[in-house]
Formats: sequence, C-alpha cells, structure tokens
Amino acid sequence: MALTTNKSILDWLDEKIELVNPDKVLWIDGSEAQLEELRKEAVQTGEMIKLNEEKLPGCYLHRTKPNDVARVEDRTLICTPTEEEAGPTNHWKDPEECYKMLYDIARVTYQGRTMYVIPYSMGPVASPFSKIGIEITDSIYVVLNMAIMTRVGKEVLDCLGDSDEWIRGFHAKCDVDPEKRWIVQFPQDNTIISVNSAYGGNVLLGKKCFALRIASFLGKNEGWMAEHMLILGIENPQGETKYICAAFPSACGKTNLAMLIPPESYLKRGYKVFTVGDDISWIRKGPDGRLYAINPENGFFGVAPGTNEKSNFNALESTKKNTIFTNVALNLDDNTVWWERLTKERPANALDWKGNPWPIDSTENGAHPNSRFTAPTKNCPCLSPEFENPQGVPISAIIFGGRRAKLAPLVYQSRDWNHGVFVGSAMASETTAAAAGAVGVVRSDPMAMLPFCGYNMADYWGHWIEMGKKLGDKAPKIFNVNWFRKDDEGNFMWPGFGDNLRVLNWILKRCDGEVGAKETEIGFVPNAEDINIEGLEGEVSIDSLNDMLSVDKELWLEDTKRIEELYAKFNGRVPKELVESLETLKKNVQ
Ligand code: OXD
Ligand code: MN
Repeated sequence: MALTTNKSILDWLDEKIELVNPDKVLWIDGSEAQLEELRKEAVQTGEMIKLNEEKLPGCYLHRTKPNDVARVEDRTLICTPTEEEAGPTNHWKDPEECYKMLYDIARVTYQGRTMYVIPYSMGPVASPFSKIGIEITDSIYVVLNMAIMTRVGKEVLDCLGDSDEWIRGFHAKCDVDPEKRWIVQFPQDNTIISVNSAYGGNVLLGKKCFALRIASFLGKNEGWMAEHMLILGIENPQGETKYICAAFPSACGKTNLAMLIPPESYLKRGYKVFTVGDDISWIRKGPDGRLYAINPENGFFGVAPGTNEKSNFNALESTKKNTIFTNVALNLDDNTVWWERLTKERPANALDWKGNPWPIDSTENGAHPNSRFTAPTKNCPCLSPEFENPQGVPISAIIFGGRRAKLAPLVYQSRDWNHGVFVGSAMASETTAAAAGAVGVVRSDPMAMLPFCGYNMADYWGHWIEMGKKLGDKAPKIFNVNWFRKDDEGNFMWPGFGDNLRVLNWILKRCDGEVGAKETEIGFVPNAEDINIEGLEGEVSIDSLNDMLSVDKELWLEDTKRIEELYAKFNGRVPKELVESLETLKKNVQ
C-alpha cells in the first residue's frame, strides 16, 4: 500500500514501475520491524553476513562485486541543458539523450524482484535546512544503508504533504556491468539516476548525488550552500562552544579531524571536541546574519582501513553496533571484521574482502583500500548535542586544507572573504599510495568539490563571492591548513591527529581578535610562539614550527601556474575577484 497520496510521487512511481516491471513494490516505512525483516531476507539470500552478535551487535558484512568498489568519476554525469552550465570540470551529456540511454539500460531489470520505495529526509525532518528525497531501488543493501545514512520513513512523507518539491532518485542494479554504469544528475529536474552499480557512493543517492551535486545547484538558486565539509564544535574551559567547517580532499584525515580527541593537556584544562558532521555541510545565513550549518546525513560512510583505537577512537567506537561493513575481511575465528591497521596483527584465519581464503603469507590486502563502514551517527561518543538542532550551528571559521609536502604553511588566514574564496578555489593535494596512480602528484580540487559540484564551478565560485556580500562583516574567517608539511629528510613535521587542536585554537583566537599574526605574501601566518607546543617537547620545537610556517616564494610562484591553468579552462567565467587575488599572489611572490 502506498504510504502517500502525493500525486507527483505516485505518477512518477507509476512511470518507473511500467519501465522496470518489478514483481512487487514495498514502501519503506522506517519501522524497526520492517528493517529487521529485510535484514533477515538479505542474510538468507547471502547478500549480507550476520556478524558476531555479542562482539558486534546488529552488525553485518556485505561484499560488492570486485568491479564495483568505488565512485566512478568518469561515469558521473551532470546533465544540464547546455554543456556550459555543467562546466569544464564535469562530464556532460544532453539530458534527453541521457534519459533515453538510461531508460534503455534499466528497462525491465526489476523483473522477478522487488522495488523498494525509500522516502528520506536530508537533515532533521522539518528543519528549514532539510530537503526530501524518494529513492527507488532493487537492492536491500541500499535500503538498509539509507536507513542508517538518512532519516527514512512515513514521517518524511507526512512532512512533504502534497508538495512536489522532492528529489527523484532512481537506482537499478542491473547486471553491475561497469561498461553500462552511469551515475547521472539532472539538476534542472531534481533527478538522479544510477545504474549498474551497487557500491555505496554510487547508489546511496542521498549522499554525494543529492546532498552535494543536486544540493549545490539548489543552493545557488535558493541562496545557500552545500559543501563537502565536516563540522566540529570546540568547547573551551569557560564552557563556550565555537563551530568550524572544514573541507579536505580525500586522504587528508577529514574523518579524524571531525572526531579528534584533544591532547592530554587540553583535556585537563577542560577542552572538549564535538562532531556535528564528518563529510557534508548545508550552510545558510541565519536570522542573526551569521552563517549556520547542519549535517544533512544521519550516519557515517567512512573508510575502514587505517581506522583504529589510536588513529580515530571515536570512529571505531561508532562501528561497534548496528553497522554495515562493506568489503572488509572476515575473521573466521570469531565472526568479526578486520581491515588493514585495525590491529598490529592480522587474524590468522580469515576471508579477504572478496570472500576468498586469505592465506597468512598472502601479500594481498585483506580489506579493500576503499572498504567502508556505514554507522549511525548516534553511536559516536563525541556526537554534538546540537546534531539534531533544526537551526544548525553558527560557524566561526571555514578551513580549507590539503596535503602539500613543501608548499603551504601549517596554517594561514586569508586576508578577507574574497581572498578566502580564492584560497579554496586554489586547493590542491598531493596523491598518496591510497589511490591508484603516481604518488606525490599535485591535483587541483577546489573546495574539495571537484567531483561533487553540480554545475559550472566558476559559477559556484561566483556564488561563494555572492554569499560573502550577503554576510558582510558577519562572515566566518577563512583559513588554510596543511598537516602534511615534510622536512628535507621527508619526515612529517607536525604530529597531526589530536594535536591539530593546537592549530584550531589559534584559528579561533584569530576569529576573536585575541592574537596577532604576520602579514605575508600569501595571507596572515601565525607568529610561531602563538601556537601552543607545550607537551610536544622532542617532537616540535620553535625552530621546526618556524620552518612549517615559512613561505617559499619560488614554490608559490610555480604553484600560481597551476592555478592559472585551472582558471584558463573556464573561458573567462572565473569571477574577477578571484582573478584579482591570483594576480596579487603572483605579484607578491615574484
Ligand atoms: C567520500 C568521498 O566517500 O569523499 O566521502 O569520497
Ligand atoms: Mn566525502
């Protein structure tokens, strides 16, 4: 039975049912009883493996096809009416042609299967920030993941009423054929279609497809922002909490920063850190003129390898119940999971992520490098009490970051909002061994949004500039951090992890005008003595801190060429404010 009388939904469903021809249609009502039925069914068919109920209560393991383990950026399309609207950093196809191609691929592929209809809300139901989506899928794995990552069920439909303001999401697993795999956004139609994949990033349509690609487009038209940013709160010993949003390309420790544990000396003084979000922020101007953010998600879809008690205690704790693991190794001795660096020793008796025996002398990984956990946010020990606040949290600072061995100082502050937008647009990171391809290659990734911006990126930068005008002197301050500076021997100079709080503290002091800084060619850089390194004796000295804060003009001049090349792609569409900032930087470092 349909859970709604909303005509726009029912009409759309009828069309899709006719196209894919399912055996039956099941509305997801969000009840625990229904989800439990689906879990049982998935275990019965082998789609999921139930893990040790004592050690990992409510947890399951799922394996995707080995050809389907990550997002596919070259098969991700933005189908705007013209190619120019999608811009040079997106892949584009004519919408009409693309619908036809996708419908031909998906036709009758639900035959013999169930169509699941998932009504979900991104953001707390009925928050002014929130948006509603309907995803149809032929995968129980998708249903169960969506039920963790978003707010699912009948109350979402009740909140929507008769409105047709909802995002259409259509997923069909088909044959999981990589040659016919497409992840497609139609921003003008509020529509997402994903075919031939069953991997989270491609099929949990609320996440990257909706909450970033479609939402960035909505945000531009409606005057708000959808960003690839974590949100964290820092409570000082006086009990005041300030919030920061931060964007990083992958492999820069974003989840770790979102859940950081303060160094011992800070804990003793009464500092606390709270996670509001680890991946996505929806941001808008609040009634008091400041910028407010919510995390539209309800779960963490985190990378498992490297997560351990030391690197990210809070993330690991989050995965200890009601979590779905994807493509990790299975420890056969106690029916639990394992991934690289979870513990020093690997389990002796285990299956690898493909479900094959994993001999103890194997040189292969047990878990896929992009294996994941889908964990409810409410499991997180440091989840912010403001997580469900429908009004969001006020943002004091925005941070951009990347992995730059020699270039960017540990931290610097932009001169003003527009210069900060320039800093974000110029973001780049060096590749690591975690991804395929050469290591240490600099890749531009403006605002960490390269694969996630749903329209022309130059116009997106323009939208940032416009937001700055609306906020005026209430705009958050914008900073850049680099936890990955290396010395001449190739060693990391900064300890990172919890000690990053020392840098965040400097940032918040700058926001409050409590500390000075040096004006340099690239922006405001801390005086070394203003970064607290008490307790880091033997690891960081004032001298090494001065090194980490130094600006090598030659390297910066070289980097301006990369930015120039990036801007050149946009055929004169880059906002003049950014072009001016680039010219200023060039002049300063010449
Ligand atoms: C993610 C990503 O999965 O950014 O969050 O790739
Ligand atoms: Mn992400």
